[in-house]
Amino acid sequence: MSSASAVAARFLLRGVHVATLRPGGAAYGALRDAAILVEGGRVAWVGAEADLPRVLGPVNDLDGEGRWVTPGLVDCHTHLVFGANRSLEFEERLGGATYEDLARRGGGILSTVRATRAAGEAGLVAASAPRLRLLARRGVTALEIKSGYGLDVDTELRMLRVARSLGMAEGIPVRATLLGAHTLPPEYASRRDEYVDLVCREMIPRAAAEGLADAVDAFCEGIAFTPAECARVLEAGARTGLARRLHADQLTDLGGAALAAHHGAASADHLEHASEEGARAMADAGTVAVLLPGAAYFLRESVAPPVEAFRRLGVPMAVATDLNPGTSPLLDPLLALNLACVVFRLTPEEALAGMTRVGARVLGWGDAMGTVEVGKRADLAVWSVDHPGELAYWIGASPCWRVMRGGALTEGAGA
Ligand code: DI6
Ligand code: FE
Repeated sequence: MSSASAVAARFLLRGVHVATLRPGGAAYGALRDAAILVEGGRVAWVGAEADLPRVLGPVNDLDGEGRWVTPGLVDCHTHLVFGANRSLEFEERLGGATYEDLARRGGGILSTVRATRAAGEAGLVAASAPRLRLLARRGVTALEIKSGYGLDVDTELRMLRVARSLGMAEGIPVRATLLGAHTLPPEYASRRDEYVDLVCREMIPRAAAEGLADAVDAFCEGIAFTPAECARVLEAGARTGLARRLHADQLTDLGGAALAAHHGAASADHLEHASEEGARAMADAGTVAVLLPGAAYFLRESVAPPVEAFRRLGVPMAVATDLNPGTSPLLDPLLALNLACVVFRLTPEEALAGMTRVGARVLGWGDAMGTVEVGKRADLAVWSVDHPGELAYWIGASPCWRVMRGGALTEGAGA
């Protein structure tokens, strides 16, 4: 990636239109012919350029030449750290095998577990850093990274350390989530309870005590963990003061949406098979729906999440890449927006809000990022488009021109 310039004390981005994503006003919270003043890494002023107050002293500035600025993208659900990839399994699925077939044969998640255990810490960093840099060049300024390909204490903690160190090395805020309950490791094949004990009594307390995790997650599914087992994981997370997330109702409806809501989870994720009751429980609890259209697309899922119910009941919807080697090898945040619209029927504005304002809320960073507002981090993406709806429209364009993270300007990926 091109080098980040030093954080100038004061920086003026002018000649732009700004999709602030502040709710309640114009579509996209749009401000036309605007400017943004950044001071000390934060937004100090945003408004119409004609109203710009006289700025005293030297100011570095950049003319956006009519481009659009959005908040930096917040990818609130990724499995970015993993060893190897699963392109051969992709071919098997195209030949007729289902994701569940592969999982039952010891492939699927477990094949990535073998590669991840073998990779070592340096190997995991080397495999994962390019993926993070690619997302960053494409406008992502904060993200979540899950463990879940170790399934033993050492490798799970190693994955979390790698997630933390990648964020530090690249200067990108990262939330790390312990997903020890991703699938049952073969060593515990006939000892399910003992594995759930290991997750709840050892992995979670250690990850919390060592400051390695911000949240816990579990995969609530027939090929993974039962609702009762996931409930134990969520309770253990709550006991240690970690946030809760849940992979819920992705392949079948096990009541995961309501389970997440009853445990005060920040989000329930996937939700293709979630019920109306599940959506209602989420609305009551303030649990966000994290939609992952890359996985639905890549698995050729024919059922979409109950988006209309989420809208009607006021469940906020986030959109994320779910970047992982098995079900969503998706390295393009804008393609996730496009899929959210085409496959799940979100509006482009809902999709963009889902990867900015709502994504930030899921990560507990709603006060710090996710909209362009005075006082928030100067995490901005500048796009070579004529309208913010184009961010969800083009397929495979690279319109990211510049990215600012915490006030430091970097190059984007393309135009
Ligand atoms: N659901 C998913 O889509 C990913 N994890 C999960 O619980 C898939 C992970 C993988 O197949 O490697
Ligand atoms: Fe996932």
